[in-house]
Amino acid sequence: MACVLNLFVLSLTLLATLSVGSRQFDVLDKKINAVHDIMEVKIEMIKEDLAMVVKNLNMSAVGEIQGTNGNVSTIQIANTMVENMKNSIQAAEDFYKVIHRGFISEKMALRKSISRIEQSMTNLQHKLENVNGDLTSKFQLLNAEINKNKDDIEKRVEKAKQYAILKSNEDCKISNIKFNGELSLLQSNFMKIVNDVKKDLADIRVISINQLTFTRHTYDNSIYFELNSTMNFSEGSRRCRQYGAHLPEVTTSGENSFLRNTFVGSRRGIRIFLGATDQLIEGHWIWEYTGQEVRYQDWNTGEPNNENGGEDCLEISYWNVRWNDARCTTNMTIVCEFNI
Ligand SMILES: [Ca+2]
Ligand SMILES: [Ca+2]
Repeated sequence: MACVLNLFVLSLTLLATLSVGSRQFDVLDKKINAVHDIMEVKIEMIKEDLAMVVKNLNMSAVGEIQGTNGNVSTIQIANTMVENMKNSIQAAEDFYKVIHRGFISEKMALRKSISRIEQSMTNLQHKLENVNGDLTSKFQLLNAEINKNKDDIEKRVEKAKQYAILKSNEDCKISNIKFNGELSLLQSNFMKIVNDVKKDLADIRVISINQLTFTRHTYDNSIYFELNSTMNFSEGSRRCRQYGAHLPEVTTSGENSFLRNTFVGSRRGIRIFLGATDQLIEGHWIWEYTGQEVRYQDWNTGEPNNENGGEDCLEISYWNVRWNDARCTTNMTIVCEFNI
């Protein structure tokens, strides 16, 4: 009986500690069946022991009855023992039935729990599937929305870029036009100022020249005047520049005739410098003030002859009133030309 009770307590402990789940339920079921089998074996063994005891007692009683000194009390004792044994067996069987019912009840309760849990799990699974489905569709929607926004944003960025480039180009064009306009205006204003200054300067120069005591002669757009002392070429050139003038530069026969008639004529011994030299390249005559090549020419016969290799300055001399190359160091009358 102690063995049976221990198994029962063990099983209850297992029941108490059993977690939910069909696998653990199967383990419990097997243990219950094992307890059932053990109980049946034990009861059967007790029954066999009892049968043996009853048989022995009967044999002993029969022997004593058949003997001369038969004893009725011994038989009664034996019958009482048998009865007690039967009662014990009945009690064990009843106890076993109680245990068995307890196990069955626990099994049923467990089955119900497991069933509820399985139902809950199924419901949960469905909910999870629903949630999963919802999440999937929401994710797809979100993804579609993102892609749509992405395309939209990319288009907007591209549009903004194009606009910026276009705007920049337009701004550049406008700025360029504006700049060119302002530049033209500035140039125009500047040239006007320059011309005004030039005009003022020319006026001042003319006023200055008119204040000189020298006799002034006008031809074309120039005023010519003769200094009152003789000088060599470079001194004469420098002095003319001090008056804002230069040695005469003859570009036409009319001008040449004017100079001959006005400053040389019949004046004996007069020699005047014109403003040309071939000092840089022998034979290549250049007007000093303008830097122009001498085109109009009125050389005397046999001139320029660069006599003795030293004649680099141009003169008109009294003896034939035509051009001659002469030494630059010779002192001559200085005539200055002033451009009006
Ligand atoms: Ca020469
Ligand atoms: Ca000469």
